[in-house]
Amino acid sequence: MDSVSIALIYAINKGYQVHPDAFAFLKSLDCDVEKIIKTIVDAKNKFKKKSPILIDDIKNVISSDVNRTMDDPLITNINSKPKSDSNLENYKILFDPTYKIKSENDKDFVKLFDSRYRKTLKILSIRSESRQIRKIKQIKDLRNKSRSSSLDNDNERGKFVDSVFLAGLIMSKRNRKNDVELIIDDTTGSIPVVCKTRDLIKEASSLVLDQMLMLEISLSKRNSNNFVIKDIIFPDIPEHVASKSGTESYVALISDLHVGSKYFMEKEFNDFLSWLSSEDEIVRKIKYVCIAGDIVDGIGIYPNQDKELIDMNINKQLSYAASLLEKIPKRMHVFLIPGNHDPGRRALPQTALTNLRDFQSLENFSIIGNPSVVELNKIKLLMFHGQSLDDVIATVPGLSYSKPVEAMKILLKSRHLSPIYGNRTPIAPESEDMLVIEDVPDIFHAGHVHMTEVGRYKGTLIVNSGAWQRQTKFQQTMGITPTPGICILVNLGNLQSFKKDFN
Ligand code: D5M
Ligand code: FE
Ligand code: ZN
Repeated sequence: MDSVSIALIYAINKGYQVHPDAFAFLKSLDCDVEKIIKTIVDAKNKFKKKSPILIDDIKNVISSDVNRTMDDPLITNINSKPKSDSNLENYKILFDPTYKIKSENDKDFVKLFDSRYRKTLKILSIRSESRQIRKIKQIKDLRNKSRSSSLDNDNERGKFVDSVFLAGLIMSKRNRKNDVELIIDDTTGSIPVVCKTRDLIKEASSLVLDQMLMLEISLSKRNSNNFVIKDIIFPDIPEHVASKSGTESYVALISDLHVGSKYFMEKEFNDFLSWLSSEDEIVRKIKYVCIAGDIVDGIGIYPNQDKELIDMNINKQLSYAASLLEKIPKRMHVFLIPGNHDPGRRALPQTALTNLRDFQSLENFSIIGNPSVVELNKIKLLMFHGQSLDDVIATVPGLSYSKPVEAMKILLKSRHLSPIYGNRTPIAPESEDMLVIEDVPDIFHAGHVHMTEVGRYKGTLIVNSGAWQRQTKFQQTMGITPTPGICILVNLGNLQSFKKDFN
């Protein structure tokens, strides 16, 4: 018996059907299909799901295998696979956390922050200064040595190194009368450092807690126990040019439907759906739709939510959402991630909405986790619901809900989707930090703040796709005026974008 048949029998014995397309796909792969099927079955068992195994389940397992490289035969096979769906060869799911999430009973955050440190250090390592990074313990030893030796003489020291680099996470930030003090932590200890010049103090204002950064500190200038910062180096994304796909095809970006809420703009959303089925010149070029979370309004998400719900049953909310979404033409491929209102755990990263996976009519959907990275016609698109934007906007002076792009830039600069730990955005103690922005995205798509805005940063197109929910009472009291009922379209050929308003 061949390994695909063995895998099929394994799945059936465990109570899982394999969709015929998925079966054909498995046969086209040249790899350990038994292992893939076992991983899927284990995950489905964990989430108590009895839905059939689909092509996307297989792709998710393949793309989440960290040990794989791009030259791996598995990946090549996906691309070379002949398939009737013309979109299939043009998209890939590069990252989906769904099958990597395991922290259910864990409370230990040490591994998570260690992973954040290591992954970001790797990002920083492309900078030449990174070769001069010293561990905090080494720096402290150097200081202690210099205190007790003649090296403390500044002239003497000039012959030696004048400054040193360190890299670590910001444990605290304190604005004082004339300076800003940061406490930086690496795997060997923590150290207080200060920003004294006006430029550095300004730069420090956009730093958020728990983000990782590299600092150049002076060894000659020192006040009391604090080292003085000479330069702040963000992990940041490099200036880059997206690879052009050539063909003019579009992706439609939306988020925050909030189906089930009495503020859900059903008429406008149906107008959007009808437009997608029209013969409009642009519509004919739309190949993909990305939906960045808050599909339903959920239940018990905020106090007194019941008074603002039409539907008090989460399954009804979901099936109603699915009945709307299935109107998206089958020739378009849809990527859908969850948000903080959707069922499942609240902490990041979030697994794919398993309940929606059960809707067989959504066969043109990739229902994936939050955050996920997909590649559409060679364009890398990072999808994130955007929960952490609340924390960034609340922490960084000068930011506001009406300009989410500025907050999204801070996430790109810190190369992390939710750097601040312990505020409003819960983060799960995974042993791997899946919120580090490892791949430089060509498009960064988020929602959550219910405000549409588009911007650009170092070659990345930043999109916040607003909402399909009218202003809620709560937002009114918070002074948040959303801009709902708008879809953002992006031409994947040149990354030009425009808004389509359904109001
Ligand atoms: O979030 C929609 C918007 O409303 C988002 O900008 C945050 C804001 N919001 C929602 N809940 C709160 C609370 N509790 N405090 C402050 N601001 C909030 P959504 O995820 O759609 O509810
Ligand atoms: Fe929302
Ligand atoms: Zn939200």
